[in-house]
Amino acid sequence: MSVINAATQGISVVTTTWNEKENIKELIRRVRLTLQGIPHEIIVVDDNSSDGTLDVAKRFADLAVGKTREGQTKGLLFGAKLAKFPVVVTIDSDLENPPEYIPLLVEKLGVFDLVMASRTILPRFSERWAAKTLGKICGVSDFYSNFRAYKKEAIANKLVGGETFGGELLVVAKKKGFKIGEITYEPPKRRSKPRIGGLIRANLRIMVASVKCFLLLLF
Ligand SMILES: Nc1nc2c(ncn2[C@@H]2O[C@H](COP(=O)(O)OP(=O)(O)OP(=O)(O)O)[C@@H](O)[C@H]2O)c(=O)[nH]1
Ligand SMILES: [Mg+2]
Repeated sequence: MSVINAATQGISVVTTTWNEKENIKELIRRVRLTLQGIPHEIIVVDDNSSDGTLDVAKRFADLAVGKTREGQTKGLLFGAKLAKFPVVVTIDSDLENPPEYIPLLVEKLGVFDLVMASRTILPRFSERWAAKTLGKICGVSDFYSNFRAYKKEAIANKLVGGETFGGELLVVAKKKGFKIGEITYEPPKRRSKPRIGGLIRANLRIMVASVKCFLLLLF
């Protein structure tokens, strides 16, 4: 595995959006402030938002691409494939992943191939269950955090599981033998209307994604 110095070689920050007009400009501002002096680019993959997110992203990001709605995981891979730097940081656009942790996250790529920024509090039952099972297998305490730093080689080439909320990207790295590490952070207050759905729907969708991830780990 390659030796990486993100501070000199550069960081591609990839975020996916679905109706994030209220947040995308502020996210980009905070990423740029955090990474000033470090070569970086910000890539936004928007799944046909109806609120004009793409127009805002086009004004402030280095690259903003609109496409049909295929979900967060495919969006992350789509964006990662456009990355020009050897380090890819993925981050949610709803300001629940503080970009100020990016330097710490990428620093750990000196030792690991993929570093997760794991939340110290997991809001949903299904996420806590996934952390105790899938997370344990992968060596992380928050299986579904998509606030991550990857060496580019550690990113999957293709996805077969449909929407797994980023789970498949972690499973593929684990199966390929990449070294996975983590940092932890206390998450800020969550918004009231997550894109993933309300409590029951979100838990069900995450459980389905977890079953898929188990199968992907096994076969
Ligand atoms: N491109 C794309 N992005 C999506 C889609 N669904 C969600 N996202 C983005 O993925 C990120 C995570 O979605 P959230 O709704 O915050 O899901 P979550 O973080 O599990 O839920 P909360 O913890 O309640 O915020 C956000 O940046 C969303 O805008 C989608 O279908 N396509
Ligand atoms: Mg969120």
